[in-house]
Amino acid sequence: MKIKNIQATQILDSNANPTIQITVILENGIISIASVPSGTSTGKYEALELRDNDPNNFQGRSVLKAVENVNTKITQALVGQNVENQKGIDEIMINLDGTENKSNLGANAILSVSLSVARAAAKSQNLELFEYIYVVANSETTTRLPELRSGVSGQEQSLKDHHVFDREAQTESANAREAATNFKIPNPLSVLICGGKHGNWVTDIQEYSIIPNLEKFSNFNSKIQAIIKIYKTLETILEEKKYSTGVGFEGAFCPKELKSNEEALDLIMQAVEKADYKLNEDFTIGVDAAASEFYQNNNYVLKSENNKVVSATEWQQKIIAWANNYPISLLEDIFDQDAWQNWSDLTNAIGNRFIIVGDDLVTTNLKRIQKAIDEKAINSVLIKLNQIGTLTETLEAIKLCQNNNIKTIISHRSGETNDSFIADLAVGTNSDMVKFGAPNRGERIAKYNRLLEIENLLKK
Ligand code: 2PG
Ligand code: MG
Repeated sequence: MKIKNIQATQILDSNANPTIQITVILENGIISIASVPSGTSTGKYEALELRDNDPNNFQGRSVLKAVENVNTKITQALVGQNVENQKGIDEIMINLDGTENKSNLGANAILSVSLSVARAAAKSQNLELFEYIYVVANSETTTRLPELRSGVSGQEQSLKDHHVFDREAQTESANAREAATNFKIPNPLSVLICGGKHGNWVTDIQEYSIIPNLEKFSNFNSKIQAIIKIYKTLETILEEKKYSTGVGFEGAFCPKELKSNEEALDLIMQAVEKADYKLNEDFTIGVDAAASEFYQNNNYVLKSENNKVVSATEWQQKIIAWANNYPISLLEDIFDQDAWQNWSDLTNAIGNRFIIVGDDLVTTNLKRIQKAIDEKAINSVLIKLNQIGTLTETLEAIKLCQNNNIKTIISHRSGETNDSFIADLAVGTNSDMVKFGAPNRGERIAKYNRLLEIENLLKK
């Protein structure tokens, strides 16, 4: 089905910063809408988010140039294109931009169109978005799913028939279904306490999360229930201690009364146990240091310890001590985004026992992920669509990880909209985990709700 028109408008994200919303209109009248998020602790190798930098317009944060780029150049290039040709459409935009980091048109402009095109194509084929993403991810050239739906109408019937793709199905999209899969809901890693740029620097560590043990929970619904119980128990503990219960950018608590990075770990452990769950057995803890944010001149400067300067070696020792003394299973962005040797050393030392996640280190960028694989720097990658700027490149990044035994964790950004595209991305790519924030704030809940919805759809 051909694209008839594309319209961009400026809307606001959850931090009240402008972002882009795109409406794609197809010749058959189908309309789809998508919007893009924005990071706060952004990596320096991310694709460029185009902002106007006009101090009189949203303190420089308006995105009217990016909106204009969509409404003129991108629309001109894409009207009349087959919406199901996701790869071709993304390629047209990449070429039109012509830069390595999408600084010409803006990654926000390009990605918003890329996502809205995918959603329109899914609708046009009467597929759920996660099903369509699966097809795109597994097809070489075409993103059509020809015979799969013929004679069938209605979401229910289609899901009955197609949520498990048949290994033997013969269609011209044979490649698309070569890796037949049972869709599953990835394991949610949910942040409970935040610091760093997301939480007034109450800790140096940006995020403290809990991770359900896969063997202990039979489905996503029971996991999210348990997470919410622990979250609310933590709130009660904070109230009892007369700590503040305000939340940061991603809905996690950021009590200014916290005395150290370690106290956050202690509080989470208390909350898990008080909620009647067992540490290690039912839940483990994940830590995202977002360390590039406090890295200076080869050292890490800890605000929570009166700006104490620690060397990379000391910092690594501290982290390994935490990992050994607390029920931690996951460590993200422990080192600076250029400190490759430290990453390799850490993974070499404890990568067999811990999930070592690269976020700012690799920025969903194929070249950087390949380097991380070559240098054995990580065993997991945080995947963020807007770090790279198109759906196609994101799917390639995920595939590169999966082909090399690297776990993929689909992640939100600190500035989100209510768009739940990433929930479908996580299911459609069979990713290992999702990171969607605390079970609080509408823009985070939108993603959890979509996972609940998908879980229900898959039961039918
Ligand atoms: C991160 C992300 C999401 P931001 O560091 O993992 O939590 O933060 O969107 O601010 O880059
Ligand atoms: Mg991170």
